[in-house]
Amino acid sequence: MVLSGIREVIWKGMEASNRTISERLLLMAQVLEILDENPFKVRAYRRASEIIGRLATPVAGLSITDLDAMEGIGEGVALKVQEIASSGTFRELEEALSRIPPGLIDLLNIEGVGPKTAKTLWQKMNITSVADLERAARARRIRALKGFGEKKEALFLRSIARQKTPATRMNREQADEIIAVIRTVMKEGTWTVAGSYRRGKSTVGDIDIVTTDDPRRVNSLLHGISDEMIDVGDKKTSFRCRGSRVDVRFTSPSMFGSMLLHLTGSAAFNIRMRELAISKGASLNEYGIVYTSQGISKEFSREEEVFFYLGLDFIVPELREDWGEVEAAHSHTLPTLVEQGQIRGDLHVHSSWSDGSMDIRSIARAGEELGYSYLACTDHSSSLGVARGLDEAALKCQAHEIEMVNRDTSCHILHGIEVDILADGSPGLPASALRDLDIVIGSIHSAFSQESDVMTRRIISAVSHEDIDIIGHPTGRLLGQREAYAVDMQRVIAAAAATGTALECNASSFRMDLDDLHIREAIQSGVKISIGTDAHGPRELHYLPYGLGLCRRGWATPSDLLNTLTCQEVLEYVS
Ligand code: DGT
Ligand code: CA
Ligand code: CA
Ligand code: ZN
Repeated sequence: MVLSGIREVIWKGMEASNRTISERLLLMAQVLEILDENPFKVRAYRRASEIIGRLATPVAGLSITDLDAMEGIGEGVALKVQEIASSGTFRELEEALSRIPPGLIDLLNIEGVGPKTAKTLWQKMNITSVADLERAARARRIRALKGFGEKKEALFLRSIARQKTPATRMNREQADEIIAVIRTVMKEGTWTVAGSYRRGKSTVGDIDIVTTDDPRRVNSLLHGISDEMIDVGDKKTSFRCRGSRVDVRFTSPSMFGSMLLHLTGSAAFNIRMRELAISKGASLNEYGIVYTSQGISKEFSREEEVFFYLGLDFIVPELREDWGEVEAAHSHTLPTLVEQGQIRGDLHVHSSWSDGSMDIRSIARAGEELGYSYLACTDHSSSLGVARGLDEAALKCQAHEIEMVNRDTSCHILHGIEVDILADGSPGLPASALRDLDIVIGSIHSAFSQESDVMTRRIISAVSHEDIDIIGHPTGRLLGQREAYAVDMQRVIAAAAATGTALECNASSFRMDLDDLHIREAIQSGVKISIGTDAHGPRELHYLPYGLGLCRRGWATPSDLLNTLTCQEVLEYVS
């Protein structure tokens, strides 16, 4: 299954991407672990996989010497990288794979199954495929194994069920990748992405495009990048690109405004707008407005004109959900939303002190390039199994390095930590370690399956802890992979409001957590939102606008965020 995916990539004539290389190296680490091979070797592959997965520059074309020179990549792994770049796999991996049952690898995609569990299931119960696992779980045979219980069994079954109906929505990064492919053929012509993408939603079902370009020309260009042309016409065209659907609507420039408005949606917003038009004796659709009684029709080349024609203030795409924005536009009470230019920094970044790929100086330099006045370096704490977490002594050394870097950077590095919230709600490091830090994020990285009241009280104790300033990725969801933990957000928001603790809007395309409605509730209760990219490498620093989009969807104004404060003001807020 995994292999055929790779072959497809190569067959498409593309050079192996960092993602492909990273996945192959990770697979090697996993197979070696199942086979009980040398843990150092396992770790070396795992680390190389993480590093390459986070690099912005493609490694496929690099020489052995260049690869070897990278931190965390030795000559052995460098050779494998080259093999993958040219053939999609490497000999040692294929050899290792031949020593385990072929279906065993698929088990690793099930939530709660890592290499160790896969090995146990295989050796103790002869489970060698997802189908075997499902059968055993249904027959309640898993719980007989030492270290497994009813909960694990239920988790396996839920995860298997979810896999059978795979997530069909893409995350924003995947959508951006497809849009970049479209841009390679459509260039900077007259086209705009509409739909949920334009509204800034955390996930995107399909990509909608409106264009005034010539349909014949566009259709022939799209052929070159499509997996499949679903429907080709001169009014609209649908095709599949990299596995996802793209809808293109053609329009004349004179009707571009109403067409873009219609295709941006949401459907609920469109219906609300139509109702408003009807109340004024007009009918609104993608081609414009018609006054039925008088037979007058009007076209709109710009979206703004439609709003003004209906007596509304302009509503930005992020607000178009029929969550009260049409009424607010009518009474001229729309909020003045926070904008990208007002963001002064990123409040959640990992360095190479824990599991990130950037050292402190590179983080500062990246922050300068982004025009930030500060960046919070918030590595993992050592309490749990998280790779290379920091303890109190390491934090002291890190403080020293940050102080050195801060002497000559225009982007101030705030010294923080992302400390684990342990199962009992206490932070994974002593107060003496947390007290001297500039900023402390508390996050849950373990015991995800606690029941709602326990989980909620656990998070609230972190909210109430005097050293914790921000709750990281508060619901814990991983889009398409892991559900949010059972937590009563209303109670958490009320506690955060009472203690002045901020809630994070984690801008990683894999998380997008908190999402729009929770942000709106938090803000309404007076809770501050802290956008953090959770970047582990330079590429991921560019996630910030994803989070900003969610905040705008949550009606956030500049004063609702920590990121719009100056460095000094942030320090004062969290002190
Ligand atoms: P998605 O793709 O599921 O993430 O969500 P959207 O919002 O992009 O929805 P999509 O692609 O089905 O349709 C694009 C836009 O077309 C949608 O935002 C509004 C408009 N539209 C679609 N269906 C309806 C409908 O039933 N009524 C109205 N008034 N507009 C619709
Ligand atoms: Ca769509
Ligand atoms: Ca669509
Ligand atoms: Zn985290």
